[in-house]
Amino acid sequence: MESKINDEQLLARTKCQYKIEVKTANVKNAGTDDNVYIQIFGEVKGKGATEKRETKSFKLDNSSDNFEKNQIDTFFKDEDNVGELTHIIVVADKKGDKPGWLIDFIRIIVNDKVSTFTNTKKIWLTADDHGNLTELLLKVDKKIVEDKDVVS
Ligand SMILES: [Ca+2]
Ligand SMILES: [Ca+2]
Repeated sequence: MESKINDEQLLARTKCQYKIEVKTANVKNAGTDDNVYIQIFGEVKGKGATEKRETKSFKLDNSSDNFEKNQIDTFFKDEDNVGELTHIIVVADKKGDKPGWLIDFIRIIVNDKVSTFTNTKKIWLTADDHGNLTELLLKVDKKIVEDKDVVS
């Protein structure tokens, strides 16, 4: 059988711009000055097969004091296009002041398509009294489905 690369797979081999919005929870001590990294995972669906893809892990940082209580920080990053987003892994390194970080949600926008990753279990990162985790996996909880698969 002839193997064919479809449009989506071609798309997936390109770079795209990710707009990443990180909302820190509005509870006491939720903010942090840790260094924070994110890795974005997705999949490209072809005929009969699904290919999983991921970006490299990259740092989230801009000119503001990021990840403060009840604040939304916005970051832009050009990275490999991983197709439809499935989950993210967020890492905090506990090297900053005020470790102990509670994410409310993270929203990622690619080409006007919004994927939201909510910390529904309210898991703290780098908090002595919450298990001291440095890594958190969040699954997508909302997908905007496109109409582009309609047969032409
Ligand atoms: Ca901060
Ligand atoms: Ca804190």
